[in-house]
Amino acid sequence: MLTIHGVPLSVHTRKAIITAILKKIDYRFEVVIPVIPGNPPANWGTLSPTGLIPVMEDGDFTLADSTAICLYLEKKHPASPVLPADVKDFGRALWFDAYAGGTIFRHLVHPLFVQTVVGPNINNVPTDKAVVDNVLTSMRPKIFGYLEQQISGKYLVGDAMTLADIAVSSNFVVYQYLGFEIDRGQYPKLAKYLRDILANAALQRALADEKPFVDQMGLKRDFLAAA
Ligand SMILES: N[C@@H](CCC(=O)N[C@@H](CS)C(=O)NCC(=O)O)C(=O)O
Repeated sequence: MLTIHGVPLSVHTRKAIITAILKKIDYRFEVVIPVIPGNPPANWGTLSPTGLIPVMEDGDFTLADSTAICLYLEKKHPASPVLPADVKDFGRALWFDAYAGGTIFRHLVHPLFVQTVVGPNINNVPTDKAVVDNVLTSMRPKIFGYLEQQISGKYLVGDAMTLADIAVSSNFVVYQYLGFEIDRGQYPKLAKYLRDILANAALQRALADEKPFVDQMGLKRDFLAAA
């Protein structure tokens, strides 16, 4: 059986999990918290050369990157595709996946997560409000404005859920877990798009599975009631 190592609320772990759920692949989930010394398994350095999550094990084959995992699962289990057949849509889905990891996560969600959870709750370092304010005033409008302009229907690309929606929405789940909001007046298309995507059955199942961990960390889940 496929094993996915990661943390239930991790943006990138969730991408692999939702892809497996959408494709009806049986998987086992192993919680590994890389930032807590002593938690990773003894062979963690081999499983994850970067030390990051997620990692997938399929028999003796391993991969340590969420996009690589999703593309591997797509090739191995072509039913319920997460990438479109049309060549331009295919390119656009990969673009949004890259934008989700390289921009939304790296410059918005990751700094907010570090400042509001990892610092104060794990490393005993208080939140630097100036960093949070700077991210919210400089990065957030660029990202939200870009997505607002890109959204024209239920999905980011084509007429079915793709890796683009999985990767982008996964970031917004964590953004909202942290208690940050999407201004519906300013970004109506983005707010509606995310509400609709969060109602997807595969996302609902992934989010239900991570609920105990999210509750334990005292994160917010009330935004899910609207989905
Ligand atoms: N490009 C990698 C990024 C993975 C990544 O940044 N994972 C984060 C969690 S979402 C992580 O492992 N953070 C723990 C750490 O920085 O120690 C992927 O897509 O899998």
